[in-house]
Amino acid sequence: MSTLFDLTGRTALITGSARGLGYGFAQGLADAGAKVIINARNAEQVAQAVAQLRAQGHDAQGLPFDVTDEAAVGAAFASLDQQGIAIDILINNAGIQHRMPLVDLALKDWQRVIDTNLTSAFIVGKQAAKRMIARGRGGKIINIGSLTSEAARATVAPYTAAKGGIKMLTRAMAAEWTEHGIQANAIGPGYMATEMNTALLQNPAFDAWVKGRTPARRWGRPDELAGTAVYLASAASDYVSGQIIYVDGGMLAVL
Ligand code: GCO
Repeated sequence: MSTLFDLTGRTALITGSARGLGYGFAQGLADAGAKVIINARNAEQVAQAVAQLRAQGHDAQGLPFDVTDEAAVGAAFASLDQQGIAIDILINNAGIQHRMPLVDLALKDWQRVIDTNLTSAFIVGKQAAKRMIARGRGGKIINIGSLTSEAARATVAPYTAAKGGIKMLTRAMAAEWTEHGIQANAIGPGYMATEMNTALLQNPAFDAWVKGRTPARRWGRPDELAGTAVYLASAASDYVSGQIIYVDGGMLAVL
């Protein structure tokens, strides 16, 4: 069998991976052979996700920290250093949503969404890449974009600004880090059935809009992003950098 997509011997840190898309990424990379490091703010939820993965025989470990807190991120990476754990693959997945018309949006909510969805990728990416460069064995950075990296939707302006930023931050990372053997790419998921989208899933008009607007005629499942994540985390993508791959059931391709 080809080893192109094999992640055996690689260690992956996935932010925001106690549930939702992040957990799906952790599951997918672990299934491909990687050791996975689970992160979220809530230590109990992290421990639960780690236990679920270990119960399947996977090598998983928890690392709770707040991705928006530079000191906490620094301390988390220092603890990995102390344990002799080097990150080969980073998925900057942590994200939140806050739906509000722009004219009613409070600055603190704008800031919180930008910090969690965009600035976090800089903070965590910087720590990971510094170490990858020093180690000299390359690495893989995968940022999580969105359909809103390309197109806007009313009521989600800060998310849209952040995800547009993720697309360009990915290119900025590629510009500086590809010469060190680090490929930086992004995945842009379509409308996925996750907890973050509960309000949308439960709204019959929105549900009908998603199904009508998506050529696949359905919402995506978190496990349907795993193949793209494994590809971008593996040797199969060693000459691919600065790209954003949409996994959206065809939505962006059509009017
Ligand atoms: C929204 C959703 C978004 C979408 C995403 C699709 O409110 O529009 O919460 O997160 O799921 O933009 O890529």
